[in-house]
Amino acid sequence: MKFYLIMLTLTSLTVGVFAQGAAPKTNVAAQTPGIAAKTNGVVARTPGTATAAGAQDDRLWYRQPAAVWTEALPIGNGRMGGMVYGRVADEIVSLNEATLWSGGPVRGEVNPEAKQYLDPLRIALFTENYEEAERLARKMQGGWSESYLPLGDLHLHQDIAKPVAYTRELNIRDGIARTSFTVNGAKYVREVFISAPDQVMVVRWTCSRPGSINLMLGASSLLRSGHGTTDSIWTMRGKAPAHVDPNYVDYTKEPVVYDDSDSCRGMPWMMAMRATSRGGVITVDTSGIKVSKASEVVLYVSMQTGFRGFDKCPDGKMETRELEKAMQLGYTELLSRHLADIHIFFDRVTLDLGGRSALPTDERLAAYTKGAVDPGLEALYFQYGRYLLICSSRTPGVPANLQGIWNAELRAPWSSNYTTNINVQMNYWLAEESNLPEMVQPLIGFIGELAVTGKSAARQFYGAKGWVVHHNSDIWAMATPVGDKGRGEPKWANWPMGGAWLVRHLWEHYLYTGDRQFLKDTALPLMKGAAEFIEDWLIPDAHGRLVTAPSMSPENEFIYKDDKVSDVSVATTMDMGIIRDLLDNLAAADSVLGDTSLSRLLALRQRLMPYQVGGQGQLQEWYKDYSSPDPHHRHVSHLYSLYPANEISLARTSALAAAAQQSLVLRGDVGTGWSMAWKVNLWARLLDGNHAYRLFRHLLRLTRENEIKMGGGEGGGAYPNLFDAHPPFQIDGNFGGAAGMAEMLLQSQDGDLHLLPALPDAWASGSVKGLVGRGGFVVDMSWKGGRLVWARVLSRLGGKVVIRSSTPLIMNELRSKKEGNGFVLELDTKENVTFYLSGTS
Ligand code: FUC
Repeated sequence: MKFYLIMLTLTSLTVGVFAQGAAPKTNVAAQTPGIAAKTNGVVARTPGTATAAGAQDDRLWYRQPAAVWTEALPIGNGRMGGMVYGRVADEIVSLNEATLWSGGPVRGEVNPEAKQYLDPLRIALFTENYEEAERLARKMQGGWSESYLPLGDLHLHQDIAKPVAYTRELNIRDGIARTSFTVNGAKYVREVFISAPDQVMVVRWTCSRPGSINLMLGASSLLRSGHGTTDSIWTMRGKAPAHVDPNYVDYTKEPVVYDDSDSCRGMPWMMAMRATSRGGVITVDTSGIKVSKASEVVLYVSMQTGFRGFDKCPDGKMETRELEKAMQLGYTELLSRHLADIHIFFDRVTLDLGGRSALPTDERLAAYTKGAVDPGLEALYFQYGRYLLICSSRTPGVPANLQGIWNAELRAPWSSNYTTNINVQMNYWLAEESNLPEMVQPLIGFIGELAVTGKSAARQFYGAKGWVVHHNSDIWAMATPVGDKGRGEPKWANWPMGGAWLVRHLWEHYLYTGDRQFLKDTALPLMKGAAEFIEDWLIPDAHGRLVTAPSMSPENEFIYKDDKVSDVSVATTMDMGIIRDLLDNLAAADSVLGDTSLSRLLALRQRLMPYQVGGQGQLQEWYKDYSSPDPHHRHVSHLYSLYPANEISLARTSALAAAAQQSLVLRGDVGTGWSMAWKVNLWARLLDGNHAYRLFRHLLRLTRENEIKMGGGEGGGAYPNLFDAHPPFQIDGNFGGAAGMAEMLLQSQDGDLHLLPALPDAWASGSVKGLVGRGGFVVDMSWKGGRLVWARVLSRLGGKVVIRSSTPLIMNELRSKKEGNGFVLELDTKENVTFYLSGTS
């Protein structure tokens, strides 16, 4: 039930593309959108390709090895991940496996007393006794989530002297990390990739001088583990902790617990490797694999865990079959299968903003931080976002976590778990519009799991129907509030809107793919369940308007009488925005499917408390016009309805859009990585490309490992490996920043296809191929001097479309009409047919 074949009528290559770990194996059709399967009379003429071959820069490269993890280069196949340091004599590849988490399936009864506090809490809130409300909210908390764990480090020792001509690189189109150097005239090359079709990591050493490769290969782990050998295969096996506390919990004696009291917590895991060589001798014992005097060496590495699904005891069997199968294929075959697989996804989109650079990536980033113009680096950042999603989101039911799949710490920042008050959603903002719908499938599966655990959480904590998700979750689909019964701050721990927000991704998936079966069988039941919780959660205020209570504006606080500060109140703007969006999407789903059972839920819509504009002209964040002790707070939760939702729009609700803009101005630009990425998208929605771009440049400020390990407010940027710096590393900023770039080039949330809606002056000329708009329109276009030159649009699903542009358009004899500040052209498109438009003067 987790995966659905997306039925598009494009010419399609059908391959098995998903990671096949312990979870069920499923094949998903991979399409090649962007390539028109056929054309008809609608096509006026065929332009050249959007980008000249080679115009795009697909390489991160460096003149020195990584000194720290945030300089190492990420590779992955959605399930297995590696961080390649590119060292010469003592190479390290940090290893990850997406399903390696602490703990086991969620426990039924977390806090049976919780719901008795709901009524007193509401009384306290409506009488504005916020101190009492805060005290009671803490009584409604549960335990901490589990943690995403590092598997270990691969140690690849090579007997070698000081090198010259050193470089290392990551080719993001090919998904290959390559290190090369010369020693005494012999050229050594080491390549690493992780194959999705064959589920294996491959490391290959070559040398221009025969018999010159001498290696000692082993691995270590921060987790308890042991080493062994069978038939030339070297293994490292362990059992994950039964529980790991978040890194911000500092009051427990034993934050990492191995004791497995109910025998279902703490999964087994294994890493296995075997080497082959051309020439030379290979010996294997428990200390590792030794290779002497070889001319070429290939190391095959597999990783597995006992994870069998969110609700099952993680005691799956682990075997070396996949490793052996991969070895039979051999290096050349594995490489070509790997390349064919990653190219299907990566090549759907190209972006050329001009500008090449001869500098290595870290020096380029440093120059950019000082103000250099480098649109090539910006385009690379965009494609890197897509690359990271391809590498980290292909495991059924296991979406990209706070660090994607890359984590080297036993107690990673925020447990490297799922935070649902912005972070995990931001991970997927890029997916549909950058032509990677398959990568949304793990999130869709996960939402289905949350609906199961969230149903018992709703019943247990609130006596409510439907399903609820609070601000943290994990691989076990935990849905209850965190906080260890009183130690969490309600502004994050008690927030119950995660489910209602997450289901908008299901609706969006339908909008992009037009998959009615998916809408009927998967999206609608989950959206309905989320709305049923909301129906029980809403209560009337003194004016008879439906509101939420308790209600938080993640993770902000407000000042009320006598300069007191609180975080729990009534009907925050974000709550009301999420609910309105959910009901609007349900209504739209209803109009597609005609589901009469929705009428009661849909009727809630007109009784909801409306938005309010505050004293400074801003979109008010709270029920009353309170101010915040932190006016530049990183969360811009009250702007949810401008982005990611679209109830507030310049075109349809201009007064609210103006208020939202004022809120954004008052919040300021600076923030954490993801905060700035969100603001890029918000400014793009306000059609202010230059402001969006200013924020985007902040996202690419060079940040070093030791700059603020864990912070609240400021200082976001990018590490030398282009990982987003919150700081510390969080992958959401990479995905959100890349999504913001797409949002500057194409928007479709208002029912039309807006070409170059927020093009910044800095990107005056360029071209893009393969961006997707809602309704299934695949857009290639080219522009010059800020004006559209041509656009080629493939309609995957057919139907009417209004093309909007600031440049007048012409298609055959049809000319666009002036409307507002731009021009529109209405077309009736046919399924799977491409049409071509020219910009005119
Ligand atoms: C939310 C944010 C923090 C951080 C964490 C993972 O709690 O407020 O800044 O991103 O998630």
